[in-house]
Amino acid sequence: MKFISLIKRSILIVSITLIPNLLNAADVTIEMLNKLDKESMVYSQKIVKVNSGDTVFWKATTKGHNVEFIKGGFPEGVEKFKSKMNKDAEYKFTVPGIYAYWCTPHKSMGMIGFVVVDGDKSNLDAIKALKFFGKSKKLAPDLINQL
Ligand SMILES: [Cu+2]
Repeated sequence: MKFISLIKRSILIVSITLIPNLLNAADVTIEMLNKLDKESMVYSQKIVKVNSGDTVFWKATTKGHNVEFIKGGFPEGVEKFKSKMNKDAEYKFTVPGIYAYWCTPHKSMGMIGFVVVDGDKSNLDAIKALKFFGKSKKLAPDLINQL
């Protein structure tokens, strides 16, 4: 009997310690990929919409990618962000607005993405004014229209 109650208590303690970790887990996961259907060098989701306080997790499913916020492509007061190559990355969004990012080595190959926080599009003009390169330049206007 005593042993059972010990097990019960252990389960309770484990649950209490694990639940906050689960709550802190990434709210959105985006994979960084060499290939997705007919596209190459892509984020599995090009646009995600989150709430402030949410964490986006970029999984390095295939190597050779990263996440770099584009200069001028995120709300004022936000620090620049550039993740390490080949590594999973995560970022907790706390300031509302649009965030534009690209993969540093593939920024001209269409590997771009956007995060909209709290549905706030007050920096849309700045996003529209961003300079994209190569294939990304072709993709960006359509994506920006979908924000
Ligand atoms: Cu890449």
